Amino acid sequence: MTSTLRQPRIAIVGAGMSGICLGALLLEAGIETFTIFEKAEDTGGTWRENTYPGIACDVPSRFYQYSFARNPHWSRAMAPGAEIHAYLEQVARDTGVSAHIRYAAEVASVDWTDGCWELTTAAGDSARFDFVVSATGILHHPRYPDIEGLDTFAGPSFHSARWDHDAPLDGQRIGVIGTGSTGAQIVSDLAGRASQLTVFQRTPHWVMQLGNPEFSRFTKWLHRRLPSYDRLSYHGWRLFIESFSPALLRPGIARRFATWQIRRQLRQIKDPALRAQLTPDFEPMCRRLIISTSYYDAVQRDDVEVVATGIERIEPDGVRTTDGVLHPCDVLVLATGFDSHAYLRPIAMTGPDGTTLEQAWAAGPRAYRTVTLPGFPNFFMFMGPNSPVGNYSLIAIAEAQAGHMLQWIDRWRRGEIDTVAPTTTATDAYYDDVRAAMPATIWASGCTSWYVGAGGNVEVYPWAPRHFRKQLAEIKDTDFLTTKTSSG
Ligand code: N01
Repeated sequence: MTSTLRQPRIAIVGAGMSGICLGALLLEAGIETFTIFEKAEDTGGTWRENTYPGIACDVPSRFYQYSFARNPHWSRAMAPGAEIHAYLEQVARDTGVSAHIRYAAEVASVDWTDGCWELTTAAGDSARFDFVVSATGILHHPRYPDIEGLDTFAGPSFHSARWDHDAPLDGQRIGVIGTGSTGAQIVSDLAGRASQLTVFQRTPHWVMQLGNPEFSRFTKWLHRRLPSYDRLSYHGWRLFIESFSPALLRPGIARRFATWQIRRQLRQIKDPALRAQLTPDFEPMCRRLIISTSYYDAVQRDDVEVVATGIERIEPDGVRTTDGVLHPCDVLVLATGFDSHAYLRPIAMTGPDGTTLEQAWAAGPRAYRTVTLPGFPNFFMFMGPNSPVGNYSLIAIAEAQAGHMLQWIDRWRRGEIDTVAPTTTATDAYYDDVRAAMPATIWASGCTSWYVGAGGNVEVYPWAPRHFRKQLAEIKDTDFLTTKTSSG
């Protein structure tokens, strides 16, 4: 029987975890008319770009995976980066998504033209699509520190997401600037390998000790042989991580208990002076927690020094701090984080009435329920503004967002709509709710972090993951402006 369903032309920008997720779900729904534009030569997004020593997930792997493509072979509770990258590549291959990826195809602009999106690559190729989906990731624009003399350093110097694998590490004097999740993983790995490791800390972060045991052969066998057990384990981990929501979302006993637990872990630092140096002046969990059992051990080694004095400048031989001391380094690592507020930019985007994305976001990035944007029809975002849900699995977030997109794509296929975008009124009302809920959250308790955007707006999701799934699963028709002009 011939299908009467229309076939949408869909462009997905980015072949990372989110792009692969949507590709796999589109294929499952019988939609093959999509192209994934990937600027690099390989899939995997952040897990392709970040190859620094010690990289591992900070979310348990049993939950940091697609619910529809669970992997029984994870080696550890929190898998190393290379393993996650290989997993994503395998899912892309096994589901058939790989065949839809155009590599080395960086998207430069997306413009609404004649009732559809015209997408143009940096190479100048263009094509038209009914839907455009941004799956560009949230942490992929390296943030380089604005420190005088950075380019005068004589040895290898690189950002953590651009690791120079030719740079020698063993027996070297290594400086690491930045003490977030990335810096902590790098320091934990390099301690003992470097002859001297100097950690330049601008702000101390809270660290939560969560072991990362290897899975035994028996455990892997169990997960392989008993898919229902494997599924149960996925949901068990989901519920465990969701049980932290009350502590994150509102003051009360759960928050007091969680913050007490995290604070007391600092006792592992024996030297009172070092402990004082490592004690943040903000609430635990206000910034994303560092998950590590080895960071506190690393910084207590004799060959590791934490320098909390500010950096004056970088010189050819090392880093000079504001107290005039030169800290000699052979290699300099910039674990200085990412511009998490760029979203799909620098891609230029222009909607039907000539409004650009820059204009639409002049007062700060925003999205209706994290996925859609008023005035930009048939445009969906993964990890859009206010997406991250605490220390939750971004894969689970992507799946909920993909489910929302698929509902609209399905209506389009059935010929019920030609275009859809949220109304400005609904988006304003949504942000009234976001603003009202945010002050009770731990992320608004008084710290700077990559969760906080320009103007001090906290760009995370202020409710529980369960609420997120519900908000995206239900479509409130009155919140959207749809058009239907074609007869198809
Ligand atoms: O980045 P960050 P990250 N001079 O922004 C410092 C995820 N992640 O790459 O705190 C001196 O947290 C900056 O100092 P300050 C995870 O979600 C996931 O570490 O701004 N220092 C800070 O210490 C994480 O939250 C995994 O004062 C400067 C550091 O650099 C997110 O990525 C693994 C400076 C940046 O910390 C980002 O973590 C690793 C300057 N000029 C990371 N500029 C997984 O497991 C910046 N800093 C998935």
